[in-house]
Amino acid sequence: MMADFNSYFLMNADEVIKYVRSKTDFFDGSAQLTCAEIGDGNLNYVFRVIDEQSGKSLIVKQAGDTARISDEFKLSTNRIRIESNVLKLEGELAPGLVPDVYLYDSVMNCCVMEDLSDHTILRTALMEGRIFPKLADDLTTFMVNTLLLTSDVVMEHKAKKALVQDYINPELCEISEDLVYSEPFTDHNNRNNLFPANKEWVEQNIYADDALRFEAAKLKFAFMTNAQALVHGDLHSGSVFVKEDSTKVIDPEFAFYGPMGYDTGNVVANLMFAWSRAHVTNAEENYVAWLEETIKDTVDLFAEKFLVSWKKNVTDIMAKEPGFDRWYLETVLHDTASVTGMELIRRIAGLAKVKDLSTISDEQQRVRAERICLTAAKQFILNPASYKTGEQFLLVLKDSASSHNMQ
Ligand code: SR1
Ligand code: MG
Repeated sequence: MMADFNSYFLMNADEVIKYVRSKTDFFDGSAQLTCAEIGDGNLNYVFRVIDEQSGKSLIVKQAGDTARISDEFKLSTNRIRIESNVLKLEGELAPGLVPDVYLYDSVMNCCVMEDLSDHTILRTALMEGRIFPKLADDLTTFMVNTLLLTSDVVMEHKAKKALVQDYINPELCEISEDLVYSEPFTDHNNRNNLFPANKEWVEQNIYADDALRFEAAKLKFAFMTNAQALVHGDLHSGSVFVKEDSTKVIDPEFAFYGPMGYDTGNVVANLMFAWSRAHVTNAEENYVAWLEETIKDTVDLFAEKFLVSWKKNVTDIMAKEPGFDRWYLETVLHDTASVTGMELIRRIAGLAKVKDLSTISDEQQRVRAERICLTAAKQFILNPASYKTGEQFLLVLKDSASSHNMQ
């Protein structure tokens, strides 16, 4: 009965092979298939099915009703519908920058998609000091296209509201409301698990900073109420696959209508984690120089492409008022700075850490890397209006590094 896949259960590798044979004609009937679970994310199960003889392969991603990282998170399997549909939409808006989706199955709560095993997860590649010349260009194209083109300035307003409705994502938004916007500032759920050598520093400089917590409170409600664009919602360097000449954004299960700056800020912050690791571990100069250019380009190319796309695509009559494009962009850059700060803090002082920092084996180096990010984060959150160019964003990080080098 199970083999009919008419009612939901969590599949094992053998069942995934049967599933793929029964639901797709991707492989020849006679192909010898092997399958392994390869997921290392926090939420879902990811299987790679391969026909060794032809080299053909695909991915089956299945959602369980709790998060993989912890049973504490009870999650609707609806997130895989959101992921499949958003990937399709993003594929139309930003062709070539997301994997192809072959099938979405609302019974088994899974999605069958293109295998990107010839790519590497960006975070892993950055930790190896690898350079990807097209990264900033591709990520800014992805963000401008998916954000601006799903917003009210471009879309017919009723169609946009229908998308808002389609992508209501309460449980995954709640994860971000808790993990990004609440717990790193108070640890009320007692699960922040701070790096012991920085625990006191975080308590004094984050938990006890009233002005910072006040700004965080404002940002939390902006995240919850500003239905500006269909954001990816989790655009960290674990959600990007790269190879020399290709960038693919994956995992939009946190997608919802939220502030554009939530995506841009996540990208900038995660590049900054890579920079901090590189800085404290004395990585290759070439690599650090490329990373710095990439941080600057992410902000500057985003701004440049945003204005070009605005001119070409804006439809709302009032949005065409002279100067409104630049005013609107400034609000997005303002949010970018704030979210950069929030992401920098939550990945150090919250539950979900980043390997860039958590795998630094030398205690003093990790202490410095974390403090560099946290000090920069505070600047971004407390003075978000001050950062409008890539150079200004990068300077905050470098100033923070200088201040911690001197200690
Ligand atoms: C319970 S999920 C923890 C984190 O993993 C996801 O990728 C999101 O970033 C979330 O905050
Ligand atoms: Mg993910």
